[in-house]
Amino acid sequence: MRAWTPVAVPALPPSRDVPDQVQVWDTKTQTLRRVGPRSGEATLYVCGITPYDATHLGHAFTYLTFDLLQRVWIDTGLTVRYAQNITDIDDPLLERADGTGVDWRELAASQIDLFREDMTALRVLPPQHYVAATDAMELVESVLVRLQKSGLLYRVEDPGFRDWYFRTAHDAYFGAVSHLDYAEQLAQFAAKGGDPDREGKKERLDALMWRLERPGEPSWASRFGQGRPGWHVECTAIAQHYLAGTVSVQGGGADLAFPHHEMCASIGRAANDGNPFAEAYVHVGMVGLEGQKMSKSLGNLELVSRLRAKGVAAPVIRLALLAHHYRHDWEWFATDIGTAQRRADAWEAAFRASRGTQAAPMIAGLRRAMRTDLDSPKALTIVDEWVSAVLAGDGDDVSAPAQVAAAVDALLGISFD
Ligand code: 5CA
Ligand code: ZN
Repeated sequence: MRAWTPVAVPALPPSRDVPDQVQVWDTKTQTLRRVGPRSGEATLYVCGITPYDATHLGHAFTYLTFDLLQRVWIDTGLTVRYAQNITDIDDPLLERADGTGVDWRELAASQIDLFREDMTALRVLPPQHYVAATDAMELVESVLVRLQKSGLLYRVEDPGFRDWYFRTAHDAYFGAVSHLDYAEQLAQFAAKGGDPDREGKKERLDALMWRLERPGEPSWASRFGQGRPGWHVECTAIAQHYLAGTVSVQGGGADLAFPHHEMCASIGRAANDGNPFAEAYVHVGMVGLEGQKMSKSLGNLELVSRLRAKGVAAPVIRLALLAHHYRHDWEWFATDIGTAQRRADAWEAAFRASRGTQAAPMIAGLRRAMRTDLDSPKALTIVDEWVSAVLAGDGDDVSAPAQVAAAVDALLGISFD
């Protein structure tokens, strides 16, 4: 699938006394740790949208976070190979299509278009591999074949549909990503599309891998029967095919730690000779709206496209998101736009100023903030202080605007051009 238009990331002059690696919080080890190799290529897999209600600010915050990770990786000299999926066949999408009387393919296509436009406007770096589940059936099948050979795939003994399941009980590492006790695992599994009470399963947490065709449902041919994939195997198969081997980071919103990323870890290890699926798991805090969880059922979503249609400039939306650290849950308030607009106006004015002589300390400060757990709020404060000094006319001993603008573009993805 075509992704969206990339933007250039300016190369910056070297800094002294900054960490030469990127550290982020890894859910699996519960530590702040280096992610990516010391040199060469980092690989990133980020869980993509189920194409409806795109692009709400929660989606945007998640993809912006991994845009920042790429930018800091690139700034440390790494190259990045990035894959993202589109869950364009799954129960929630079919339910939404049915509920609104739209063909599921049309719903997906229009929402993917909208998502691409929003990502382009926000200057989010695109994946090299943007892969729809409906284009990954062979990849899924090949993972299923490998699992079957290891005895980890079974059919439920259900008189109705004998769907295929993955045996979680055989994985001694199961639970190592999300650190939940069994009762909490069951609760989250049930709440997020799982079927703990299905008859015929060997273990309540076992994951649906291939669902046989029901009347009226879309389906694909496979040696496991005419059907469609379960959610978790879709991401595992796409990541392992396009990124080969253990990925440096699997990312997504914090809602995905369990069961989705736990299942990807378990299925991925089983399908890859016992090697870990990902070195680190990075999770983004949940964005709510004015005191409530942003949820499709409550209908309280704020969309990037709606803000843009109201005339809010994309860098302003980006700045409003950057004001929050990725690890925290936060609430969106309509007033956030005013705050971000004032910041954008001040920054733009400072970038146009013809003063300032040097940039080294400023760039080093931004690098330090971003390489230490992607601390975008701190980076904004550093720029704000420089902006205040420039606009107050505190002498010429401030960083040169052109150099600061380049650093802000490279590391924060903000450009007013
Ligand atoms: N298709 C699956 C992932 S394979 C999915 O979760 N789709 S989604 O459309 O529901 O979400 C897309 C991405 O945005 C996921 O990474 C998800 O974790 C993240 N996300 C969804 N809602 C929020 C929110 N309110 N705040 C932050 N991130 C969110
Ligand atoms: Zn996923």
